[in-house]
Amino acid sequence: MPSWPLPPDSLLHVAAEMINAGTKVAILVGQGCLNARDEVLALAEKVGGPIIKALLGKAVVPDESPYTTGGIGLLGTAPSQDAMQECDTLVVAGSSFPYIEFYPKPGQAKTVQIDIDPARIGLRYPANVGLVGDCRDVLRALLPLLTRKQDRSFLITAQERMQQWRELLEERGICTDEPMKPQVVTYHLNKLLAPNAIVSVDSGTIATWAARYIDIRDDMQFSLSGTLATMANGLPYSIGAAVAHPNRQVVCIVGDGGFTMLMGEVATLVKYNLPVKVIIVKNNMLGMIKWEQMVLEGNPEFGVELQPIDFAAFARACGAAGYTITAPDEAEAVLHEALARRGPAIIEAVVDPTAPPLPGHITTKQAWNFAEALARGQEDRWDILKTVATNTVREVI
Ligand SMILES: Cc1ncc(C[n+]2csc(CCOP(=O)(O)OP(=O)(O)O)c2C)c(N)n1
Ligand SMILES: [Mg+2]
Repeated sequence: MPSWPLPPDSLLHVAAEMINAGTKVAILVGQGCLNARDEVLALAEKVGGPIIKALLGKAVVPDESPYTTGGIGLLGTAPSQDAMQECDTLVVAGSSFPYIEFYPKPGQAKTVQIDIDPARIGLRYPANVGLVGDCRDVLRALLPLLTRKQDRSFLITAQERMQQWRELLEERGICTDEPMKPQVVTYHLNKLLAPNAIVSVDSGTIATWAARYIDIRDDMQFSLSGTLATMANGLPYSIGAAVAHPNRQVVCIVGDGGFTMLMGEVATLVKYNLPVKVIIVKNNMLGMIKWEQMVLEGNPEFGVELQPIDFAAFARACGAAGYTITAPDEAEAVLHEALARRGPAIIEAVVDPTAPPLPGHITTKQAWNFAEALARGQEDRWDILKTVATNTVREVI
């Protein structure tokens, strides 16, 4: 067991006083808190404020916990962003989430930052107090110094917003329109995952759907190439996970572009009988780049169409099981059957290439109205789409 020094008592007391003085305390956690679930939940309970998760910290606390508003950033939730905009005190623990526009405005929030690397203190957002050490140990030392807040209104507001956000996701997840929307795939997959599943994801529009729809439960683990944002990592991550944890369910959610880059690895799955389930969200497109070209550059899309491949037939040619989903009403049953197979399986889900990634940066109410406005032919819809895609593209590249 490695051991890390703890910050001096005097500094812990300064941090505690700052947190005790706050009336709206938000908690931002990243992968440095993956071993500190109980401590992070205890902190949220004490301060009466929501836990906001950077994507690599998605498994820090379960998504169904009443203490979390889920992700932050362009793939995150509107309630997380609302909490960031409204907090007067911020605790950043084990995260170097880089998108500064998602932090509170400068001067808005007193900030306590906990990180094992002193070079990260104040790197993204000014920290009033920096506590250097392992997040779990530092939180354990800090918690006894904190007073439980009587006023729970900041947390309650976050919970009410989360309820609305979840209803919005559900509405889109059960959409029966054809071509099938990509959200439908992740919506059904989420309900079928084992409580100790290991899920890995590629960069691309798929990252948005996975970030929002996959709910961490119990011992689930979740990763993507968060700091490098590469494509094609999902399947190799899954191979590593399946070798390391032969008794756990291992699933990757990948784009057709990313999968095509390393599809030879299906032979690896078969050769070593690794029961990985590969969900390919197939839009015949480098979807993220299509958005970038149209809305960042103002150019017509160019060179982003992929050569369509029958991935199910390819899987069978390699000796794996291959499935195709084209209609929303078959998604649940096909995913269920594929996940129950003993060996490797590839499931291609053919989806609508024009489905825009959801807005995460605008308010809950605006997010609520977004789909409706587009459907009605809202005059400024291209402006809205531009903002959405601009932000989403920046998240993953
Ligand atoms: C190795 C690598 N090359 C290029 C990029 C830039 N890039 C980011 S997303 C993307 C398109 C991904 O397409 P796909 O895997 O089909 O997912 P989609 O966006 O269609 O969901 C590209 C080219 C990258 N992140 N990594
Ligand atoms: Mg694609």
